[in-house]
Amino acid sequence: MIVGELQQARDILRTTQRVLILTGAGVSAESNVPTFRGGGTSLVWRGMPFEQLSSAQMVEANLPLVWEWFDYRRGVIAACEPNAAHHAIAKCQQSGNFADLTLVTQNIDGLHRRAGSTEVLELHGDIWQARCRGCETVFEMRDLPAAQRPPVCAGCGDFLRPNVVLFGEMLPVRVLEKAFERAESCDVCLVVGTSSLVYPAAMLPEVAQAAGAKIVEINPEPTALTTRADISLRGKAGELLPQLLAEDARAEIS
Ligand code: BV8
Ligand code: ZN
Repeated sequence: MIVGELQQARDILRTTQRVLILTGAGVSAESNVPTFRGGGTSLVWRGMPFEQLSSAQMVEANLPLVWEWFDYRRGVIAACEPNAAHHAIAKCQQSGNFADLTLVTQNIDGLHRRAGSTEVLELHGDIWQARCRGCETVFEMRDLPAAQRPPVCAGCGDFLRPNVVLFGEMLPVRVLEKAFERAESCDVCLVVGTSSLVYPAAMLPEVAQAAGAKIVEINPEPTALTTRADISLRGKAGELLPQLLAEDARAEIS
């Protein structure tokens, strides 16, 4: 990555008040949460591509297997800590550096909240929650593995499913509407650690740019967004975000 681009990105951020940060699985990569894609591979578990396991159709076809898949994921995530990227975003939010900083994530691992970020717009839900298929009640889901698969609703007796948005399912309407509203009013859309392939989340930078915002991307690899980005910083979130968002980083990069 060319140092000048980092300085350019910092100059863009220095002169803005309204930033929308969109994160994907790559922001948790340095916490050892496996990404879904990247390096030309796609996550497979028990011989099945993740998009098949994390799908509305699999909830209908084999809910116990969906619970096994999410218990496996929760087991991996339970051992992970927020990394420097999560902390840099949380610190920036707390510092009040920007009049309006909106954090939107595609991740379900909860690491932004554990790093201290608040008002996180979690587009795809929360792996630590379950939702009843019958009465829609949401429960915290901390026991690992689930006591029984699928767990049963204490209220109505129907089965619970992970409270996450699976492929083929609608995103939570209020969260999505708020994310689009903020995308339309931000001056900079900072896109970190996402292959920008999953919709409707991947529309957010496009909406921001159409409304006049600049797009800054952080990713070790080029993505579907790169050609559209004003600046695309080739590097890791845990290394670049602290430099990009640090308060005292207003000085020129040496
Ligand atoms: C919807 C929760 C419509 C679950 C996720 C056919 C049938 C049905 C729908 C579709 C279809 N074809 C297309 C669609 C639409 C589909 C879609 O977009 N598919 C894509 C694959 C083409 N979208 C949907 O289904 C959405 N719903 O459209 O509903 C509808 C309308 C009416 C009625 C009903 C329905 C729902 C999408 C949400 C799915 N759920 N997550 C789970 O986690 O198991 S999405 C899943 O992908 C994860 O959340 C993940 O975060 C997300 C996006 O991926 P990324 O975050 O970008 O992660 P990825 O691994 O891809 O990339 C990581 C990046 O990090 C890489 O670029 C890598 O280079 C980079 N990186 C690596 N290390 C680092 C790094 N970056 C920085 N630093 C590092 N150190
Ligand atoms: Zn119920």
